[in-house]
Amino acid sequence: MANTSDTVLVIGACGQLGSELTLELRNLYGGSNVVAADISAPKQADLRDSGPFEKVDVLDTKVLADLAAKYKFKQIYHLAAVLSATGEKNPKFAWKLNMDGLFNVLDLALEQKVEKVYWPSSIAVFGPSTPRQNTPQHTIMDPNTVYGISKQAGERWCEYYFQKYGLDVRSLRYPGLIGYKALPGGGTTDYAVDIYHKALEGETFECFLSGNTYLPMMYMPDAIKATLDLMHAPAEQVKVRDSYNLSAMSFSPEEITASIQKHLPDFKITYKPDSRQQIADSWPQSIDDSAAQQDWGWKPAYDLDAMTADMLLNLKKMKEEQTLA
Ligand code: AKB
Repeated sequence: MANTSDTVLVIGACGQLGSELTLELRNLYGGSNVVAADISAPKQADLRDSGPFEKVDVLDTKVLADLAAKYKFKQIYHLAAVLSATGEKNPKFAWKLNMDGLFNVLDLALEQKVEKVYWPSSIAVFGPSTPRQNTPQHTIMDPNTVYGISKQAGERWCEYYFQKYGLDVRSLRYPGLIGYKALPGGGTTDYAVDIYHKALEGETFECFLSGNTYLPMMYMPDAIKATLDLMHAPAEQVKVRDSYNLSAMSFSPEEITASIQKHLPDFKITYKPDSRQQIADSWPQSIDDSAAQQDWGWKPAYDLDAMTADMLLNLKKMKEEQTLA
């Protein structure tokens, strides 16, 4: 259950997940109790106007300590990270941001007696030797992107802080996340967001993955629900302390195209695989999330066609509002 008087910090609040999660946390905990923090100010009016914003670089420990002293946070959601495709362009920086950022947050949580920390992991922790169908919770992990390596190492550190120091850190291995409110930044699964924008603009979509590349994906409302369900579960129900497998749907570019064509029959796609194809080919095609189902009752609501209908409806509405403004 949520303790609605908690003060909550969201680091990376302006990102694809952060901008939606922060609004939902503000609904639950009250606008002034949820501090949105990011390296640059929010562009979304609802995020900007619904509660406090603090400019924070997660690599700056002094700024983090000052912030914690000011607000006395009970919970921290640390979402800031360099994703898979961008990480390959500057591996050393990706490693620094992803690992030092996590250490800074874990140490801050210990020092300031923060009660709960959330940190997202990813299907990128898996690699070419991992079973690709129904990938188990515990299996071979040989990630070959710097993002995946940092997420795998981060999972081990989260479990370490839980076992050694009793810090209540919780984590989910997200599949590709799809939402209409904000664009993702630099991932291998980003095509599955971009494709809806192009379809509504009446343009042909050039896909950077081949047509039959299956990847696990999830609609944003399910991702938000999973995150909050995990964070609000009683501690004894959270038995996995590295990171939970999480699943909703799997599809290929060909299948998402067919789903969009049910609404927009003239929509067309072409394929021009680039370096992201190799990353996608090293990841699972489907995920076994039975541990999440058993431990805290996880169940997704959206499949591909339900997501497509909702995405197109809301994106269209947003685009019409932007034209009127
Ligand atoms: C990415 O593609 O890098 C992310 C992820 C699956 O973690 N969306």
